[in-house]
Amino acid sequence: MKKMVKMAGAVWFLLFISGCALHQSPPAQLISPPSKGEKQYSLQRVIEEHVPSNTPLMAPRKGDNQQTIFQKDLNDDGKEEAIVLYKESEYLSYFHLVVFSFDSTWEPIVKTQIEGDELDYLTFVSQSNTPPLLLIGATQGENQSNQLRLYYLEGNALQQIDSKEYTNLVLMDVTEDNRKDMTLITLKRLEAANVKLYEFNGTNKLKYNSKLDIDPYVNAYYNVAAGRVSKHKKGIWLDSQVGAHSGMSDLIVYEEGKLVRVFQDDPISSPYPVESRDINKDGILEVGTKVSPPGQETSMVATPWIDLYKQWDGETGLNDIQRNYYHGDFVIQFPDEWGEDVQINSEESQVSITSLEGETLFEVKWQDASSYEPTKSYQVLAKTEKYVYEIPDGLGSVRNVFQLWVEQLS
Ligand SMILES: [Ca+2]
Ligand SMILES: [Ca+2]
Repeated sequence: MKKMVKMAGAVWFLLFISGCALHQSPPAQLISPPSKGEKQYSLQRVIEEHVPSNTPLMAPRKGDNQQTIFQKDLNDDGKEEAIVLYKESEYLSYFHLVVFSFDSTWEPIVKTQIEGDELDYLTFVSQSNTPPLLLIGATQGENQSNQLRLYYLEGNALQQIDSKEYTNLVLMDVTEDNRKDMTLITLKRLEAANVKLYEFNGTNKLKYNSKLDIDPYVNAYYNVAAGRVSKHKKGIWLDSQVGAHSGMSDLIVYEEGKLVRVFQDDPISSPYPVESRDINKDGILEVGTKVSPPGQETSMVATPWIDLYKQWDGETGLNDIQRNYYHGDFVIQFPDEWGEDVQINSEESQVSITSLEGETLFEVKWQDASSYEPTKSYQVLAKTEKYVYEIPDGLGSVRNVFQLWVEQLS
């Protein structure tokens, strides 16, 4: 019954906003602003009218805004505009952008085309004195940099204030003056690579701050981790893939009015790439490398590589934070008391970790879930669809060093 009343209300509202069939003035209580649900519903309808049928709306490949309908008050009039993008055919090298504004009904106020293949990035930058900027990053075809365009809404037109090439983009406050800034990383392989910092200074112009050259002899800067990089500083870890399989990481921070590479003379390298991230969830990013247990480095594939995560000490050094051993669908997270020098013994359906003296610190073995039979003096550690994992009863006290990947991600 409640639902019926709600639906009746929505129909009433639609009749009201479309202005048809109602010759009498509506009662006063109906002239209240539409509820959020009604407004969204009518937005959906108007988008359907203005986007060709069977044409999906575009969602950005990167960034936090993974939706397809973006809403933001672009002209500081207290009402949100809605923005959608769509591409009529995958073979076209441009897509469409439509801005709708709401004033009792949704109306398209801007319809424009943007050059590019895919939508890489879309975000807004609020400024204190002027309306927010709309930032749209588009891919430009294979092996080409992306193109970032910055707009603001003026009347019923989008004004482009600037356009920049980029490969990766970071919006953060790297200068730590409490205003968002923009770092663009551009890689032209084997030619040039650089990091450029721009500030949003409350005008409709980007303000160039500084530029830093980085290594163009990398395959890709495949991971860009931005945030706090030490207790007292923000920065960007740039992880690159080098040569056939190696990884290299660079730390970029802002010091004395310009961007600097902290480990310029001694970049952090790793036999395989490891993504920098906040591994111990203390709010500070760690850089990852692969290390071999002592004496166990054999071939690249046969070495039981340990992922070692380190944190910048704010000066010239790095502190070890965490060691992880990844195997199949689980990870063993080393407690501090194991120290640096452990041995990893990996067999077909068993992994054990021992001290250099041969003491067993941890052991896990697994069986197919379909034919599982409990092992005597072992307890179940975890179950997946495929396997049942067991640990010896005697090591039950360290069972929490074992985690399934899926658990770690959640
Ligand atoms: Ca507005
Ligand atoms: Ca951390």
